[in-house]
Amino acid sequence: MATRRFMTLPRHILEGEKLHPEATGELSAILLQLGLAAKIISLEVNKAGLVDIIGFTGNENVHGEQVKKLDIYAHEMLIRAMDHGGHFCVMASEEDEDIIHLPPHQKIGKYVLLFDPLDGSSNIDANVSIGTIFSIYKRISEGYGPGTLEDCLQPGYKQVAAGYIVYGSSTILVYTAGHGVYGFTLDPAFGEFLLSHDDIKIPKCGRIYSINEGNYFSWPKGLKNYIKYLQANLFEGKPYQARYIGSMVADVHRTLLYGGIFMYPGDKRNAKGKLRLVYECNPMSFIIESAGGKATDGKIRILEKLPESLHERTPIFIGSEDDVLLVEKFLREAVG
Ligand code: AHM
Ligand code: MG
Repeated sequence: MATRRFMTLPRHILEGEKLHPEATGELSAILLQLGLAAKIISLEVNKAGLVDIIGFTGNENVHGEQVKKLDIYAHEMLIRAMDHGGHFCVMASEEDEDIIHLPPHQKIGKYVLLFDPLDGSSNIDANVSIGTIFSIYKRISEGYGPGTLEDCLQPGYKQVAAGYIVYGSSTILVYTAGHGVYGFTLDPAFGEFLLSHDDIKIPKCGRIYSINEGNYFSWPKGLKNYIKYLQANLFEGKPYQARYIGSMVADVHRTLLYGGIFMYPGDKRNAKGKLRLVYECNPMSFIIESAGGKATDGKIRILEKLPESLHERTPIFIGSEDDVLLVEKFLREAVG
């Protein structure tokens, strides 16, 4: 007889709410709704490989409906799932240049939702893991009207909750509301997320480093030195391991579970790297820090950076505390 707790995502969220008597239940409602959106997107992602087989070719499917690119589908699905609960004053998505306002006549709430609907989408055709990332803040603009850009450009430490869904060999949803990080695996048979990773803590150091080494010749000297150091040294008697999926959600998820470091640095071509502060780096950093890890741009803690624009990029070094401290040291010494 199994002795593990049988805990669904809704039950976990509601039990978490009971620990906070001051809670209004709004955040719980948001997280539950995000869980539902995740299931719908997961279904669509799992069908991706069938597109050419069962007749979904061109822009129309067999029912004569428009077939959308998956990242656009995920973007629209999240908006549809989240825009009518009355919880948000504004939203923003990596797929949209500007902030997204709530539909007219919709009740305006006190929260802000930021998301990357389908990160790593260039991996879809090769059946490689991709993910959705979300981040929730409280509004800072005055009044009860529609939210503003200012609400979306808050430093990451102000997040109320953040999470991601990785669509891999299973679909896993990981979230934190600042106290503990929890992972839930989707049971496809009855369509519910079940607690599979309770109170996740990232190891203090790890054996795996993760970076696109194809950019080596554009890297700063300190980073080259760091990678050479790892390659020439052992971790607990064994060589370090390089792993790079090319989907941030999947690479950071592995880092959260196994420890080590994921890096997307700035380089000679792109001083700020590739990944977005608001949609990708802040939520992932909030999760990793809540699990006991660290995230920095090489000098500054990611969560303390004040975003200046919605789509701004930042270098990122994220993962186990000791590994992030070590790369920072290499970067500092090569500059100084
Ligand atoms: P996307 O938002 O266009 O999907 O790009 C973000 C993705 C990340 O998931 C991943 O870490 C990175 O791009 C990989 O970039 P590269 O191919 O330069 O290594
Ligand atoms: Mg992305």
